[in-house]
Amino acid sequence: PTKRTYLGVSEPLSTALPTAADKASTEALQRTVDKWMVVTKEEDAKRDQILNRLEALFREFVREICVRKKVDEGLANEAGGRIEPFGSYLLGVDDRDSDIDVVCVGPKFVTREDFFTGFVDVLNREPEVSVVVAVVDAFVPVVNLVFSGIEVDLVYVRVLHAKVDESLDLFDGSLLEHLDERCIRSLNGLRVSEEILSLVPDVSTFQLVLKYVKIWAKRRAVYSNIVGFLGGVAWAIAVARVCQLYPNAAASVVATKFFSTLFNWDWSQPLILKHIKEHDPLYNSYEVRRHLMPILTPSYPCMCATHNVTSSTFQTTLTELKRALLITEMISLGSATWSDVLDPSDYFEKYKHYIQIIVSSNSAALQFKWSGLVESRIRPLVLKLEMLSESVELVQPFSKSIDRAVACKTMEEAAAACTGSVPEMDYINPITTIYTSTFYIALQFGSSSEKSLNLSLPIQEFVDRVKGWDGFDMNSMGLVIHNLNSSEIPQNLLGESKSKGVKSTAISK
Ligand code: 3AT
Ligand code: MN
Ligand code: MN
Repeated sequence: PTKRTYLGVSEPLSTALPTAADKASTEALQRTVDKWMVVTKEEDAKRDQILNRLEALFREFVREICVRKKVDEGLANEAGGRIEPFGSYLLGVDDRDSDIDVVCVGPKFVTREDFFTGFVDVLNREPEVSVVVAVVDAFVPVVNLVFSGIEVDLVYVRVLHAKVDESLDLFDGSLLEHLDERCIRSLNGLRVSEEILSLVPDVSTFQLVLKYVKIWAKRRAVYSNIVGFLGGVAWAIAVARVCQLYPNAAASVVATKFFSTLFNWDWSQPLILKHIKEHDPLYNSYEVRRHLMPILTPSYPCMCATHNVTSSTFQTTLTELKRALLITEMISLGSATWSDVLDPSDYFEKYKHYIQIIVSSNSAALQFKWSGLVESRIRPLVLKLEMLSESVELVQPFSKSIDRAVACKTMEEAAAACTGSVPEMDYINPITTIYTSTFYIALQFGSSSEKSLNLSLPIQEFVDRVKGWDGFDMNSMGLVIHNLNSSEIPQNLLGESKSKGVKSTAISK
């Protein structure tokens, strides 16, 4: 047997080196990315400051817990604590609307309970922190916060060491043996990010292509794990796999191959970056085959990063991949540019029927929690609508909410703002500000039965479900749902997307 010299689960498809034309096209690609993903030195510095401050707060918290638990003073002072960023920050592809994902590693003295109560209190006292939400019962428990205006996701890992400092190896396999299941899952994000970087042949090519793919997926409204599209980690793994298949290629070639590889992928086979270990729960599992578009994370235990994809979001993602694939082919011929692929989505012009969900409240902090809760229920609603009738062909959620802060001078204006109206004037001294987040779900019907189809049952179930949330308060939070036809879509959502390129409605696989 010959020595394996490639990364991934199969031989590369091509080991060709870049031509002069590939290099020139890569420079054009870089310029396009620089135009759309502007990250300034100030913003980078702000992110670093947030991480430094979090580290200081966390280490101080660890020490206090030790003291409270009467741990010997010497040990308490040495207990330490670590803050490790992962996700897009670690991959080097974060932009202005990325959050910062952070794992906090604490010593044996600090339990998960201590973290999710005590550290949450510490964060609540921090002046720069505007919102703190602890989601303790999630698969991966997390604290969501907004620190100096930037969203931060914190997860907690408690190791069985008395001292947590730089010498602790978080990638040591035996470390996992002594961890709580939730801690293993919480450490997984960091391990996945590190492993992705170690599994690509050229990190800077990977980063450039992934940045481009992220901009594209956001502009085309197919980026969002929560509502059912691929999220940051799934797009990252997909790009990494294409990098493995073309290890020497320039970024321009990898970007072009990305769209064709993903579009033509045989999804009865999962997309993976390395072989799954035999003792991994996902090895040989039917679980994987149940997914429509399986993209698995590389680190043990493997997870399906595309668990949330539904038949509609799968179809929409394929339609967008096909559109991008056709335009990138034109780039190779010199008849299109990298920017053409990024033309905004025609989501608001494409369908005849939309469900508009307006979530409102009277403070930014409340709105963060309330709209987050509603957003997490969009995907279950999409699934219900998909199953409603044979005549429902596609249920496409818009990938993100449209957020507004509306200054109001009267209570009437405030009430109107909750139903989506915006006052003409921008008041200097409003009596109140109403925060709204509006979600859209587009529906496409096959036959003529659309008139008779009754959407009200799944919608009513959705309303009952979100209003049944224990944090719901009818005096400060609103929820209004409208059925809109295409002529009723707010003007400001139209327009920008008069696309030149290939029209996506014309394409199907
Ligand atoms: P953004 O730039 O923040 O959008 P990201 O790569 O940082 O992209 P997320 O913040 O959504 O992505 O996720 C950060 C990490 O959280 C990545 C992964 O370790 C974990 N994670 C998030 N979603 C999933 C998922 N669906 N499956 C497995 N792990 C996930
Ligand atoms: Mn992130
Ligand atoms: Mn995150």
